[in-house]
Amino acid sequence: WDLDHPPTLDALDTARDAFRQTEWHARPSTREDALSGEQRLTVADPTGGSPVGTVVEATAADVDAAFAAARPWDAPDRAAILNRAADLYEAHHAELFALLAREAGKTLPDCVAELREAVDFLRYYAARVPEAPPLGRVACISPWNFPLAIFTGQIAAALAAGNAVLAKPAPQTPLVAHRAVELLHEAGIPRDALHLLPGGTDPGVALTRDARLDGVAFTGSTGTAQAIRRSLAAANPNAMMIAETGGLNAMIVDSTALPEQAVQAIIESAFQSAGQRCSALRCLYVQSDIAPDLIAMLTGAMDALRLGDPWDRATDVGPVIDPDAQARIAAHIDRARAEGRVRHSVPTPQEGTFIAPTLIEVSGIDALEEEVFGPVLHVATFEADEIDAVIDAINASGYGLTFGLHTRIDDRVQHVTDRVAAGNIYVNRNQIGAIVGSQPFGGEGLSGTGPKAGGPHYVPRFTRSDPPVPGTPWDGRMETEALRA
Ligand code: UN1
Repeated sequence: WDLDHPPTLDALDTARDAFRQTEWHARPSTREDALSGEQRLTVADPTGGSPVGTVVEATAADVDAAFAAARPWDAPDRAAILNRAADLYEAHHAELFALLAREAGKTLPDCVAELREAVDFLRYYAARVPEAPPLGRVACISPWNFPLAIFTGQIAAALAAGNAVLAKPAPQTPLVAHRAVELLHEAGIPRDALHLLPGGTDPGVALTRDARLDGVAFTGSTGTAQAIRRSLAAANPNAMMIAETGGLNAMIVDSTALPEQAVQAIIESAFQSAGQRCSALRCLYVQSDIAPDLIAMLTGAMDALRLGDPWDRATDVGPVIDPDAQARIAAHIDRARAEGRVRHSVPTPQEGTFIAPTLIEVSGIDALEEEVFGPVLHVATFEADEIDAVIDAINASGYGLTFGLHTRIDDRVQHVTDRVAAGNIYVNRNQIGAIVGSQPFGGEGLSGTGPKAGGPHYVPRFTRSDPPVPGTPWDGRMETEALRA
């Protein structure tokens, strides 16, 4: 894209529309003929539309064959190849947007942001191709909520360092991953340096049990990260592991905050992408003297949110990923409703896996047992003299991904941000949408191991000359008690 003359959203909308009826029937593009799987996975459209397409699932035998064929690559023009892949992603934006909308239910602004992030990862890591030798064979296990950006970011970093990559996309979103891998190969990444292994738990388990594995980059739930850690400990205890996991992300709004700014930040942080971001706001703390007014503004803004078809430009909030997710989130809301704690909710389409943006009252973050990965916001109030107790409660959750603060007291900014343990802290703005390069993204404690994605320490971890340095903030986190469980 010519950034001096960026395409309008209307032009992008029209371009995306051309692929609306496309069905994708992919065979994994790497070692196509070697893939033995007979099992075809049908990819559902979360809005309830016709299936998006099908993909062959990789078996444990396919994982074994991919390990045998995997070859690290030391091409001197790795940076040029990754930059060429970025160009190809841009050139094929309309098809990638359509895949993101169909497989993941993403609205157009979310599609645009996601493609930009994927391209940014490719270019950022291309600019950091290291001298040091690669680890060898690296598994990249990625989530459905950023099926292009996170998928590409993990792979691009591992490839920039010269590793052979075995990539397993989430079972809900294999087709956008498949298209991305085709483009990466077209850009010049050798077939044996990048293998796509679509499927669910089976190929994932086969990957992390294999002693030939030298490293894993994983983004997903804390529980799965713990399972991978155990599996690696048995297979190859020296394997490198990066995990980016969940969060119970909080925001504090005190009585000096600008209400319009705070409400807009809350709406975006809690409900954009239907709340399906690990960075999303889960627990809002509002100072009690402004709570009635602020919550009235917030529920008004929730009523203005348009829920529905991600292909409709007026839509703000699309579906959640699948019926299982919908049932889990709905059960959480139902429990809160039975206890009389649902403060607000908005109308929902009947078809498709929609969840209405919902506000639930809680006493504090300690009332949340686990991350609810959807458009559900919990709200608590605090008194002026309780701010340190709120910080202690947030830190006691054990997670530490994003945190937001809205205040106009300078000393308070310093006081609070010095004390809250979170990887990404945002003041007087929303707390989602970290930008590659300028806002490296990653958490602490139960939220991940570091190093942060899109930051300078990420690619070096995929090389042999970057042993964890004791005492530095982003090293050896996987060895902490939190993720050892
Ligand atoms: C995730 O949701 O798994 O800052 C991580 C953000 C995104 C979050 C991605 N980079 O909102």
